[in-house]
Amino acid sequence: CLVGSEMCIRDSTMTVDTITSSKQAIELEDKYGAHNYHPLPVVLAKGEGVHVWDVEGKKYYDFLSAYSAVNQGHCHPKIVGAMNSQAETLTLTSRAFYNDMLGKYEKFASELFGFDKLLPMNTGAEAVETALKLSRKWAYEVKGIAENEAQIIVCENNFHGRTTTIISFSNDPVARKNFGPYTDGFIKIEYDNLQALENALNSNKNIAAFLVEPIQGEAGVYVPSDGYLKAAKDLCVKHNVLFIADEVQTGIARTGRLLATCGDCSCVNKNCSGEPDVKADILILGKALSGGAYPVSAVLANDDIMNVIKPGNHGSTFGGNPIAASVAIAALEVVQEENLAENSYVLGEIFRSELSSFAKENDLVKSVRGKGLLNAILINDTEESSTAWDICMKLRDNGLLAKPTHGNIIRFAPPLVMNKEQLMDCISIIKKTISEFNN
Ligand code: IF1
Repeated sequence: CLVGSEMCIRDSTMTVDTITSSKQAIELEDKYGAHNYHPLPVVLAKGEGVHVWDVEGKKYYDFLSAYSAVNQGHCHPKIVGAMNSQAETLTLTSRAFYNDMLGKYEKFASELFGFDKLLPMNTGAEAVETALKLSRKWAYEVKGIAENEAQIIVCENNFHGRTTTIISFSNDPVARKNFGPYTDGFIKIEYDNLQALENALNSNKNIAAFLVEPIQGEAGVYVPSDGYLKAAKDLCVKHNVLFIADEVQTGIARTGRLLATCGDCSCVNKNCSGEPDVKADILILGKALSGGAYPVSAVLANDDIMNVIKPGNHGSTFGGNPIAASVAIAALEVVQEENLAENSYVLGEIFRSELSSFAKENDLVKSVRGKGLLNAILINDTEESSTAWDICMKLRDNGLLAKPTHGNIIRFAPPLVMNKEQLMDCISIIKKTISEFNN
């Protein structure tokens, strides 16, 4: 070796640390990782079903599910099995060639969700970008909007991901500030406000699409008024504007139905029928599409829309790879086989009813809201207060992991494979922890 001797020694002895404590793992992330997160101080080393374990072996209920990605539970054997066997067979071909997994996945998922076609991507943000590009191209080539004039309506307090275009229409200063210049072509209106949507549609002829989350997750699990989505969709139809549903977080049985905008999807939850049906023109899925095992996202649409995309217009090295296809098929089969939509519906009703009555007798809990197993409690304190964070720390100590959003809201989103007994156990941990807090 001709480089300085010190360098040579370092090169030849470079090893990976062995993690022996949570403290050590946190110190490593703090020193060597970018500080783009502020995690709850718990270091997880293992997961199974509704549980996770830390480095020291302490067991917890997971009430975040990796932001609703692990709906099917941690390390689901069917999903892990599909991933392992595909990983041993063929991992990646790129889309320069066909692979024998993609087509059967596309057929299965398209039929399940009730669309003609699927475009595979990896992360939620990429799928949102795909939907935006698709709707713009449709607007120019089918609707006939003049080039570069298309506008997309979005909602205030949205969360759709982290790309430069997506943060261009965010109104969260933390996500947005000093990342400009921003992408043009977005009109922001108030969420859950039909009049605002109608005004925006009436005042501009160049609207390509309306992009909406069926429940605003990051905003604090904000459930819109009954009938809002259906009426919004009807307004879109009237104005020949595409209704884009971002179901990255609400999809895959999280809200007690296969999709929050069910349309003609093949949902097996018998509780589904009474709720208003909304069919998106463009459906965006991610997170639990893979059960959290692998980054898999997708955009679904019918031929009249999807066919505007031609070879070379869009793509991704990893999108639609054989592992992703195989994992997604298994993850969706688990949702069906284990009736996760129905379980999410039933357990969600219990969770909200138990915590609503608790809120009546406890001053710290202002209200409870959500659908299925996507829920949040509002803590009776200011957004700047540390109360919700402190409660989450105590919940951690008591064996349950949840994370505050917006300072005074705690999101509760366990894996959908939870059973009633486990849920009751969790409800008692939550009640006990918050009660201790009052004193
Ligand atoms: C993070 C929130 C949840 C999403 C919707 C697209 C994406 C997301 C509706 C992008 C992602 C995330 C990302 C995660 C935190 C998480 C989140 F708090 F920020 F809002 F789930 F509630 N559309 N949501 O919720 O998907 O590119 O991340 O795969 O750390 O940023 P992605």
